[in-house]
Amino acid sequence: MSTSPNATPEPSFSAASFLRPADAPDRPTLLRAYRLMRVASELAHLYEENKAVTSRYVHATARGHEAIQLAAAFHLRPTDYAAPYYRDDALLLGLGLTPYELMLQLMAKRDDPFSGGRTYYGHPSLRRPGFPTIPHQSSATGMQAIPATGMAHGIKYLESQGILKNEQSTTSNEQLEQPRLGGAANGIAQSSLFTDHSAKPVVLCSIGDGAMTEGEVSEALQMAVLHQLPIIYLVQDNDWGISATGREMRAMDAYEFAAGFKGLHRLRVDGADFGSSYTGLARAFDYVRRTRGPVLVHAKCPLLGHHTSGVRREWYRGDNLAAHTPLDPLPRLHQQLLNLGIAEAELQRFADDARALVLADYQRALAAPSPDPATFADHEFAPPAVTQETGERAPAGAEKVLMVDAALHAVDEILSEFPEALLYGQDVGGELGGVFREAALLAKKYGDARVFNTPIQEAYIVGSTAGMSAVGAKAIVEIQFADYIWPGLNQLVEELSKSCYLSNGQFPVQSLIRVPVGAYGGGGPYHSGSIESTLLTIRGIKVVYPSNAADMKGLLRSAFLDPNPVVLLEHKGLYWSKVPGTEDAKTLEPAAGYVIPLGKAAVAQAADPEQLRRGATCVVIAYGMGVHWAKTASRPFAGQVEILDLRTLNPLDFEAVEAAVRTHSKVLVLTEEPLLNSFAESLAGRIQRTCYWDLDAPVFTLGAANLPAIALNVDLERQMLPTPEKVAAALAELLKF
Ligand SMILES: Cc1ncc(C[n+]2csc(CCOP(=O)(O)OP(=O)(O)O)c2C)c(N)n1
Repeated sequence: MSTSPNATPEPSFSAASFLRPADAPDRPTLLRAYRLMRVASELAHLYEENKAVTSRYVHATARGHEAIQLAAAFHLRPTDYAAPYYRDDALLLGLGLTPYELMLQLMAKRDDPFSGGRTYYGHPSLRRPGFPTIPHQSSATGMQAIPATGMAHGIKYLESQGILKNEQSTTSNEQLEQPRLGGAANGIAQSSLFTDHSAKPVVLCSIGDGAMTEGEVSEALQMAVLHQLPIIYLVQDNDWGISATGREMRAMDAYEFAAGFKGLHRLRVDGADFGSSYTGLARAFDYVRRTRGPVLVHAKCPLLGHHTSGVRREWYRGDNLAAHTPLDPLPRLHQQLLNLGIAEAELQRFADDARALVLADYQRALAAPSPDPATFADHEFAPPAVTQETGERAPAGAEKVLMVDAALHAVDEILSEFPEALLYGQDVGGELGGVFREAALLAKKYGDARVFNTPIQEAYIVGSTAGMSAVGAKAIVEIQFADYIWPGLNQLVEELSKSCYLSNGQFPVQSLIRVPVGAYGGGGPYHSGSIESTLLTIRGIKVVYPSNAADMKGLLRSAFLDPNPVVLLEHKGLYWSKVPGTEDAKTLEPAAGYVIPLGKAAVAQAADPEQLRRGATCVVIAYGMGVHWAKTASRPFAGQVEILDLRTLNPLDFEAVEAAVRTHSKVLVLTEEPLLNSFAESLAGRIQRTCYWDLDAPVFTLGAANLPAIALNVDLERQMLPTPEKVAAALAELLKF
């Protein structure tokens, strides 16, 4: 085994851990690296020379990091998954993407293969034969660790069930790259590393030393060691954040930090030396492919470029740039190749070819078309799987079912039907099956690999589903109480919600997030909150809110089948129909396979046609518990009150809302949330605008008092929430108009 003098041996890597020795790069691999390093450096050079044009949109380059990035790319196979960091353009070149393709993204052009001009340079999303899969990831530093770990988690799960697809592909990106780079790779031979076809897929998560200090990274590492997941965390440590130095940001480097995660193998490499990087990563990939456990590779790199085109090095680097310059990986590799007997003239040819390629690609990219502005709204969502209500809602002989059990049965049927489905969250596994017993006995029935408890990590619970989805696992996850979704909200916003849109439709995230919500008599603060208005400000997710058992069953299944992220709000006060006035939440149980399309409201209570003819009716627009408050409240107004149950809040069935408002001309929008700046207020404003000429009264709204929490004492709780009595008072006033 040959090692670079710059590589520090990793103590936890014993020789016995490896069945075969790691490879050092052979001569063709060194030449290939040199050629691509030249291309990467020419790219950065060209961006600087033409910064008036190329900095129209912000970008960062790999300058200084090329050796470690190319080494990583050379070990990735088409069956692998990668989460590159935002300055990983050399890694993308190493995978076989062309400068032209990268520049299409730089200039936000229509044919940018990653996002169609929607997101920044160096933010790839790629599903292409012969390449590793690269799901969308956000620009939020460190947040990629959770979705990437979710990918490894999904792979491990699918492997455990024997249903992982494409495990045995034999085509390497290296084989496919040569024609793509127009013969520049002439004479480059196959690396022996690509001949082991029985190897399993690996996830590469690339990250910076600054990003490693984000809290969510710890959640990812915890899960990676707990479940021994097949992932490499590649930390490119240049000792800078933007302008903050390592000394200001951390008390230990990422390698030292990782020592606290038992079972995380660690490796230091000299990230500026291609040989050290290549050899180290060979060992890391080999370890993960064989053991299916995680590795952290700490690669020290110089930072030679700017932080980004927008934050220029001359503003903050001072003498530091001079200290980093001698570590430049390009002259280093150049010298190593000379030492190997490669002629200067040959190396110069590589440099000339790289320059010519980059210049030609730049001209082509400049001339490439821009996106059609008319396409700006494409790919908010992937098309839904369910567009019609199908199956039997009330089959002959059906028994009544509680809402909590309707959800349980729906999940049970999904798990039995879809081997790629799995369920996890806090306390949903094992004996308990959820703090509401909403997943009771599922772990027993389907095993701990499919139904399991997570640590108390809401960010992981939510964000991992993006990774699961990318590898073809279908996660149903639970947040224990709506009040605790906030640590998971970052992942929902940054990673899940934007993925479909920013990847130009390539990576919708299939994710079903169950969230028990609402007050039900003394649950107190932190266990009674409503969150829909916050969720509804997030575009790119769907929000479903059933009010009864039959809807729960039909909507839950549709939400699972939907290729987009869906948050399912489940009111705890309706789970058991124990709260007075919620008896109707218990319904006949629909048959297995029953589905209700998301975005379709339903009339929960019709008005009497005779009252309607006399103009004596109104409509209550409600959802969740509001439907039941409205039913109780409307008793004194026999036949005068229609109740429209929205069932899905996004997409909203505004057609049904408008139709109901036009029919009755008087409307109350009812919510359990504090009213101020709520979804209900927004909906009322929309109705006012579109139905103005049909209204016989101002649009009424009723919600909770504008307070930060639900108080524990039941009398205080009743005082702040809507009640049937308060709804009845509003109806009486409305009907008087
Ligand atoms: C969550 C988040 N906070 C802040 C930023 C702004 N930001 C962009 S890059 C960066 C520094 C990242 O440092 P590091 O991870 O060390 O990567 P490097 O730039 O050194 O390669 C920051 C703070 C961001 N993108 N995301």
